[in-house]
Amino acid sequence: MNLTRESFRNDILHHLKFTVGKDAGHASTYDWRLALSFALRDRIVEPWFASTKDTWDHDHKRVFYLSMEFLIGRILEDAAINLGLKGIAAAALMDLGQDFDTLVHDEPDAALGNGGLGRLAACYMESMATLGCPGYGYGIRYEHGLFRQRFETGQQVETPEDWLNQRHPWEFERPESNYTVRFKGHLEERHGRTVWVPGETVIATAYDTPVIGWEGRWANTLRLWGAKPTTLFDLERFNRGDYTAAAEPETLARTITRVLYPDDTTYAGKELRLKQEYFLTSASIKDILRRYLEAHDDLTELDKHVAIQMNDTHPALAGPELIRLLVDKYNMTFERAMEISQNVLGYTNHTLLPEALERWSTWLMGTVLPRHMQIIEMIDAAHQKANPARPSSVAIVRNNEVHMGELAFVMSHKVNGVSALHTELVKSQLFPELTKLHPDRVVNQTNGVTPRRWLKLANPGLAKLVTDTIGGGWEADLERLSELEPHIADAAFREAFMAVKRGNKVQTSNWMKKVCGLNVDPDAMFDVQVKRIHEYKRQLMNVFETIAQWHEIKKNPEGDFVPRVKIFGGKSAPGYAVAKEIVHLINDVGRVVNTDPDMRGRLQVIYPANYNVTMAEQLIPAADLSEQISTAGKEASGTGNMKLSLNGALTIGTLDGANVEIREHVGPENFFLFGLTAEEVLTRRKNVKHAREAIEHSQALKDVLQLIAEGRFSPDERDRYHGLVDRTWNSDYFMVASDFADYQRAQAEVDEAFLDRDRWARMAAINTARMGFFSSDRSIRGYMDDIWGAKSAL
Ligand code: 26V
Repeated sequence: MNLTRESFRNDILHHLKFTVGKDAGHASTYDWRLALSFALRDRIVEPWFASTKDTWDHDHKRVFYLSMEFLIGRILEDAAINLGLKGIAAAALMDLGQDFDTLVHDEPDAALGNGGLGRLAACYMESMATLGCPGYGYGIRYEHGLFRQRFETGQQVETPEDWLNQRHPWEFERPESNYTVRFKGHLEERHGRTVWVPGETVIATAYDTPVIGWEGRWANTLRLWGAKPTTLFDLERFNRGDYTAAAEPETLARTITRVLYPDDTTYAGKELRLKQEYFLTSASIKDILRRYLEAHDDLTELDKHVAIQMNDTHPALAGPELIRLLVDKYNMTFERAMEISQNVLGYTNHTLLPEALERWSTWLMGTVLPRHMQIIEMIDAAHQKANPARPSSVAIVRNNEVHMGELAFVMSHKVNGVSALHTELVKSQLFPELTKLHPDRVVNQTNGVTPRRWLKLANPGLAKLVTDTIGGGWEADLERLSELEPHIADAAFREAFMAVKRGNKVQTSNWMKKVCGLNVDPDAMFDVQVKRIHEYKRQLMNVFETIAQWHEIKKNPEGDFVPRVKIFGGKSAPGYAVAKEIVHLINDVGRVVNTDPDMRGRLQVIYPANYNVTMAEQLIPAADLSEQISTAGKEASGTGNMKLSLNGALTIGTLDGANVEIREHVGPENFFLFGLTAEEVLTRRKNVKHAREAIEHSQALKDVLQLIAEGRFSPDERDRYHGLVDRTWNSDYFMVASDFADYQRAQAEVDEAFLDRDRWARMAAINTARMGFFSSDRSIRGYMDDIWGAKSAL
């Protein structure tokens, strides 16, 4: 690439002047950040073109990853690192009197996702580029990403996120790549064919962001669809003075891509959400067929050249849409079209929670997408006919609803779960009947995380120690971390490992002082639970344990306690009242704990508002303890658990999701296990008095509930948590009470281990050394081999 500090400095100055339109004397941080981004982007374009050409020249099989969410976070530093230009960029900026880190921190997060599912899509895009898997991500270019969270008197308040109010330097608008997406209207029979006469149309227009892999050897495209009106403006209405009505087409179009739905827990059956899903799916499938037909003419060979992955059921209309185009536009028979579509499609399931499984009323589906409703009925009938033993309880259309899970299952050649345990539950609990009919269809691909962002970028200190110890190259071959193991016996290495952790904790303490105004002791244990707030993730159990600890210290103010900082991060869905109550309780408990002089040097609660990818990069490298405490059987995988362990945090966790595999890899002696198993949960729930009995057995928990009920944490409104306490005694679906005593037992073991600094150092370093398996490169190789039939172009 032949790039020097001097030439890169000139690149930045060039863009500052000609792309940003500023001179160095008057440029703001924002201007410099844009200039730097454009200079880096220039370096991506060549490998990007080369990758496109290579795919074309060799006719590589292409993978299309359809997802309603891509939770990318910041792009600048990730691009600089993968291009190997971080050092040169920092030096060039220094010459210009600018600071690389300051510019990096000026960038807003691309928060086009809710949580795990969206962040996984972002890690997978980066790994596909690193592995040279020819691929495209397809998503929606939301004007407003996930809402911003603030706390007002301890309660969550949402404000709109507006990342696109600034110039977005990483994308290329492609106005020439656009498709008309149709909605509503009616069907007509003409010459024995069904014709869909739409009632509404919008144009999907492409915005491409290059995704550069490690060392810049390959680049793929993330194509996000924006919406434009088909008729720009109704001039006649405008001239009549009806300005609002004149702008109607524009409003309709913009509404579709206006906001990301922030509810990742309950499916709501909203028309706009269905329209978003079809908008993404239709534009993407048309784009895929266009690309294919540029190089081939036989659509019956589609599956040899194309693999389409559906990230959960959100793009599950891909099946009906592909059939519709093959039949209505390319004159294929329905049977042939269905078979080809099945060979091309794959479906990843990310949740078993019944309330999150998508279903659409046949009325809504028939109104918004009349032709698709018809095709779905045909798919259902064809599947029933081919499988006469199929019970009606697993029909795609039943009780006047279209079940998107069954639709995605039937239309895919492979269905995958996201951890070993989850895959077993997909087979046994979610789709038992369909699995009986198609025993080879459900496979496992355990999730992974990209080590470039989650180690190299987020934890430069640890990354340097790893490289100094085992040499470079682990970034693209994470199993090499195992070479650290022999060094763990060396006291000097353990010291260095702990020094990195302490450095990260000091830096994070300073950050906390800035954002929360609290002085945090970097030598206390940083006990971290960061993830969306949900009952099944059991932040409530963590708060109960915090209160129990507070109570212990109050009873024995002279006692010895291992100092802990309880760190929480996460957003509640805006309409999820119970989760919002948990947010409120964490903040209420935090206020009492943090202002109590008896707690000084012993217990603190930190809950910085607006947890996002960037905050994860701040907190994860500083964590000592990783809380992965979901009710067994409920967390499909988790990926934060992997990031934390990779960064040398020890896990306290249940046998849920990928925790099971993490524990197997790091060794049970380096993992604090507690709680009921998935099976035991099911059995225990049959006892209607499970919570009451557990509370009667734990004086600590009884006291905690009593303290909350008395209003000790809500003196301004003493009955604020009566409902919460009542539900814990009487229903407690997520087994907080039943697991509490064992959780406390495990927490005591954590304290004991933490006191022995050297033992802790060994355990933490072993966690890092044994996390190689959890690289998203390994996951993507699994998808390429077992699901996509795709090969690396490198
Ligand atoms: C669900 C729904 C439900 C319908 C309305 C809109 C909507 C939007 C997003 C979601 C996502 C829920 C699924 C999800 O995020 N699952 C998480 O996926 C991670 C990656 O596989 C996994 O690590 C987490 O355990 C799992 O909860």
